[in-house]
Amino acid sequence: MNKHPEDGMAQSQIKRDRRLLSRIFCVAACLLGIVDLASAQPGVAIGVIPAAGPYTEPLTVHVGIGCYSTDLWQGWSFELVHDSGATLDDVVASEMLLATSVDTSIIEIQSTGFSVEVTYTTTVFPIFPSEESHLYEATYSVDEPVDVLLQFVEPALLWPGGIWSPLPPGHRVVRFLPPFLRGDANRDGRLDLGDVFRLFEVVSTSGYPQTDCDDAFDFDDDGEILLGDMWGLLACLFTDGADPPPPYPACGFDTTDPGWDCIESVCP
Ligand SMILES: [Ca+2]
Ligand SMILES: [Ca+2]
Ligand SMILES: [Ca+2]
Repeated sequence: MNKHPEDGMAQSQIKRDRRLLSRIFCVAACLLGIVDLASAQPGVAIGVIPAAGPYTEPLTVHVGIGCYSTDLWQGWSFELVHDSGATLDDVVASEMLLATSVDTSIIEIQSTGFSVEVTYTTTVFPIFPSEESHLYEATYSVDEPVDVLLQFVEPALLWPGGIWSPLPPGHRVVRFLPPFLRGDANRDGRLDLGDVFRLFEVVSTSGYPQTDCDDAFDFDDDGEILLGDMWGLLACLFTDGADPPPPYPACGFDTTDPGWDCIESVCP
């Protein structure tokens, strides 16, 4: 029996709407830097939202799919492996994934990572990696401050009709940060005039430190590195100016947002 013309028009409109939504989501994800466009051929990429945190605590990363394709898909598979310096503590499928019509969901946890294969009974929209929207939460821990490389091995996408096609491999670095001392701009383990000079040098030239421990420069912990940080340090050292927020006077971690990365530190 032939379909009613209006049914066809309605379905076409739904398809157009879904493709428009997909395109909007894709552009938003790209703008947010979730998807690396240069490596995202043929238009879809599996990704991890970049993460950083104190090395003394487990760190959870969000795994999802990003795209700038107008097509939709019906499943995916990949293996996410990590450096030997890290331990994979746990992998949890998101409620968003569990709430949909999943045919197969295999999570095999190995010493080097985990692998999944998922197919849907119905076509689904992209699920971008973010704190609110993702497929899996993977939690890692380490014994020392290191960068951990996460790599997607043989990622593939299942298209309508049962056709699997390979995706770009992709990788992300998860950064486990060392403790630092706020205000110790020259990284010698104490606050003195040398830090004032170092702060002035950085603020008066580039205005952005780009050092191995940018967080130490943000004396007032306001998320910016400006002359005010230098004046604050001067006042703290030589007048009755206020001490900086933690971590001070002992080494520790930044507990407030926004924060800068501290990659290298003299703190134990
Ligand atoms: Ca110092
Ligand atoms: Ca500041
Ligand atoms: Ca901060």
